[in-house]
Amino acid sequence: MLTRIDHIGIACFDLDATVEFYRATYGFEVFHTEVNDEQGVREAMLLVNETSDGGATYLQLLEPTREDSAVGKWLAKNGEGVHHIAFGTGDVDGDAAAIRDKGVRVLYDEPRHGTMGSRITFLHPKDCHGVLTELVTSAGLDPAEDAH
Ligand code: CMX
Ligand code: CO
Repeated sequence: MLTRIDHIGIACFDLDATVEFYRATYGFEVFHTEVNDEQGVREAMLLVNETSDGGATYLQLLEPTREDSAVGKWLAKNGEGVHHIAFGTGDVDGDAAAIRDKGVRVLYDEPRHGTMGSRITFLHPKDCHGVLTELVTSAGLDPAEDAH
């Protein structure tokens, strides 16, 4: 079950300058930074609020590390802006399978590595009324971890 907005993904050309804008303008502080080589991004997570399911809601600021990455291609075409939204769930595997059964393209066969040890997958924007949509199960909220 999707229980919260996990994050809003925002594509930018200059991560440090964009982090500083969010700090100076709104007072949001960096909670975590990470380079995700598989996704081709350098990212900063800014904590907005915690949520009743034990998770949280963030802004995810994304700077491409490669021009041919998803964010690099998108920036070249659109310029800076909102790139995707991400819903939080306790069961990304189950929710992705259920959504695939409804005819929406799920981009990965198995969830991949996301920020802070989370497991993530994406739904194709053309099947979601133009919105690239991510599903996230946070580390610590993931029942699959208990099986290890
Ligand atoms: N939001 C809405 N529409 C988008 C989009 C986005 N972020 N990215 C691409 N599209 C649209 C394009 O505008 C294009 O539409 P038209 O055909 O009408 O022009 C269509 O989708 C195809 O776009 P493309 O530029 O040819 O790009 P690709 O098909 O190569 O890739 C996608 C699109 C969604 C498959 C790719 O971006 C992807 O795999 N995304 C998932 C991974 C990702 O985004 N990683 C970065 C974030 C990592 C994180 O959140 O941790
Ligand atoms: Co994201």
